[in-house]
Order: sequence, then C-alpha cells, then structure tokens
Amino acid sequence: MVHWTAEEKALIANVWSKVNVEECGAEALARLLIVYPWTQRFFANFGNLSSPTAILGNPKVRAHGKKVLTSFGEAVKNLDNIKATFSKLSELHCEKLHVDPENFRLLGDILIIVLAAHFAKDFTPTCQFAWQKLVGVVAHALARKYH
Ligand code: HNI
Repeated sequence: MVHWTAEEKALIANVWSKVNVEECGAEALARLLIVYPWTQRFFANFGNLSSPTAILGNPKVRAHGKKVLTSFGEAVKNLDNIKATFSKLSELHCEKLHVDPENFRLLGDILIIVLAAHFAKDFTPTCQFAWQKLVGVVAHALARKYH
C-alpha cells in the first residue's frame, strides 16, 4: 500500500483547498482533448470538438470536467483507501467504456500542469512530488480492473 507522509498529506490538502473543481476540471479535460486529440474518440457524443476554441467553449466538456475532478476529490479525501474508492469507477472505465489506462496517466499529467499554472507559489517541487504520486495512484486504481 502507498504510504503518505504527514508533509505530503498537508501539501495535497493545501492545494486542494484552493481548487475550483468547475474551473480546473473544465480546463484539465479541455486540455486533454486538445493536447491528445485521440482522446476525443471517447466523447463522440459531446458535440463540437473541432478546434481548441470549440473544445474550450463546449458546455458538455465543462460539465464532464467538473464531474471528473469532483470524483478525483474522493481520492484526496481517501488517500489511504484509493483503490477501494475507485473500484466501481475502474469497472466502468475498463469494462464498459474501454478507456486505455494510458489516458489516466495523461490526464494526471495535465492536471499537474493546470495546478502548477493556477497555484504556482504553492506548487513547489516537493508539492509536485506529492501530487505526482497522487495522480499515479489514482491512474493505477482506475486501471485495476484491467490487471
Ligand atoms: Ni472518466 C465517466 C471519473 C479519467 C472517459 N469518469 C466518468 C464519470 C466519472 C469519471 C465520475 C461518471 C461516471 C458515471 O456516470 O457513473 N474519469 C474519472 C476520473 C478520472 C477519469 C476520476 C481520472 C482522474 N475518463 C477519464 C479519462 C477518460 C475518461 C482519461 C478518457 C480519455 N469517463 C470517460 C467517459 C465517461 C466517463 C467516456 C462517460 C462520459 C459520458 O457521460 O458519456
């Protein structure tokens, strides 16, 4: 099981307490779809994704980004129990949606970039280390049903 130091927990909690899940979630999902365009194929029913402007202004992308980051927040609240927390979601993404687990890693890295941009002062290398570890554990937990 992953071990979290008290410092890592504090660094994660501090940044999370400042996160606006609607704004950051929308930005993270939009960036994923723009930077890694093949991820668009999972969202064929989201309407117009034909350009960065269209993606950034797409209300379905916004709403889904918020949903995803809100769900990510469950990991923040359950750092010592992430696998169980995402067990059902892993089933959904693996068995129903067939999302390639590599995409969980890509979204994690995108989230790091969004947080670094929004919270530059707080996002020290040590803080990034803790977050990098967190997005890795989340990606692993979501991919679990593939193993
Ligand atoms: Ni994901 C639906 C959480 C990464 C593709 N996803 C969800 C839902 C949650 C969620 C919550 C809604 C479930 C429900 O309706 O019961 N997704 C998460 C989390 C991460 C993540 C916490 C990573 C941190 N999802 C990804 C990635 C992709 C992805 C990387 C594809 C690139 N997710 C989907 C798709 C759906 C989805 C597709 C269904 C969308 C819809 O409503 O049609």
